[in-house]
Amino acid sequence: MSTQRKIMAADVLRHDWQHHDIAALFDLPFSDLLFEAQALHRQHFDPNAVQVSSLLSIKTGKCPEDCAYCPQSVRHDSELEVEALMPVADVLAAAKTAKEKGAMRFCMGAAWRSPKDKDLEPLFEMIKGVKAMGLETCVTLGMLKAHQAKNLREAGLDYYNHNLDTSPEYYEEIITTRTYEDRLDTLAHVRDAGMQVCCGGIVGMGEGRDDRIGLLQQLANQQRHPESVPINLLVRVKGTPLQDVEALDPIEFVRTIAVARILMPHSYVRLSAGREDMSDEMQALCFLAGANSVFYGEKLLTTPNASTDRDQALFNKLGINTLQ
Ligand code: SAM
Ligand code: DTB
Ligand code: SF4
Repeated sequence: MSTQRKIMAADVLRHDWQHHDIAALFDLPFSDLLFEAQALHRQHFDPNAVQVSSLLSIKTGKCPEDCAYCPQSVRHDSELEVEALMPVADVLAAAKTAKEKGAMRFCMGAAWRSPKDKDLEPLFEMIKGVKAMGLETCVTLGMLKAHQAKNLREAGLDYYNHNLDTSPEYYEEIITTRTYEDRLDTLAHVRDAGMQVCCGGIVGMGEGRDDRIGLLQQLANQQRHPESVPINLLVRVKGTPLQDVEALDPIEFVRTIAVARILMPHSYVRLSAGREDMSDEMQALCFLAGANSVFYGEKLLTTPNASTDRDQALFNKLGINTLQ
């Protein structure tokens, strides 16, 4: 099948992508890949509109999992300031500030392997309070059981973020304390509960292109594509096992965004962690490649994000409007 035909097929939302199909997209000349991604992007989205989500770490550090990239793992010595679950009022105050600064969605993250039922009670209050401000709600709390996903949905939760992180093959190099299957199970509970799925991964962890292909293949072959697909560029945090991993070539990163756009043409593809170190030109290429969402605000969960002043200046220069 010609590349053009494959892309047309993607437009009817394929869920049967083969590794070699995706490899062929990655192999396209850069300009051809960007053109195809941008053309498809324009069929489904306003090319000058970007969705913005703000993040807050509501429970920081001391996580029992061993994710090699994460400063919040208890197994890494990352000089992190540990913080117990924040009081509901403080979370709502942060959400109010995020709303005033122009965020559309507020995403609350907790460094848990999986929450206990009683951990979720204050979360229900947070979700209700954030929603009452007119913000969309998202949380990322680790693995969920089916009834927990239903309870979160009943509290009004719009999105649950749970990433696959990398390919099934590279996964064991990165995390040993929970399986790929565990992650897929949580995603199924989130879907069954009727919530929207935010699911993506991290690149720049020393994986090969085959792993980037494998990650995107897993995402795009879900029964329904995740509505939101965060593509994180690893933030190399001192004290984590990945602190010295070789940086990913920026052009390869842009290719990854473009391929994600082509495979999941109706999804918001988020240019996620790692923007602080990206030039304006690299971010502009990512938007051209079909990224249409960012994390907005001075901080991600525990590491700095691009400043809001810099983002506003960049959006102005590029003629980008943020969605409200
Ligand atoms: N503990 C929960 C979990 O793992 O599902 C929720 C919080 S966890 C920090 C959310 C996501 O942040 C991870 O799945 C990972 O994709 C991303 N992340 C964590 N550390 C990162 C880093 N140093 N660079 C890029 N992304 C990172
Ligand atoms: C996602 O995919 N990236 C965000 C959000 N979902 C929760 C988290 C990025 C974390 C980067 C490292 C940190 O700040 O701790
Ligand atoms: Fe814990 Fe989530 Fe960090 Fe893994 S990514 S160590 S589960 S907080």
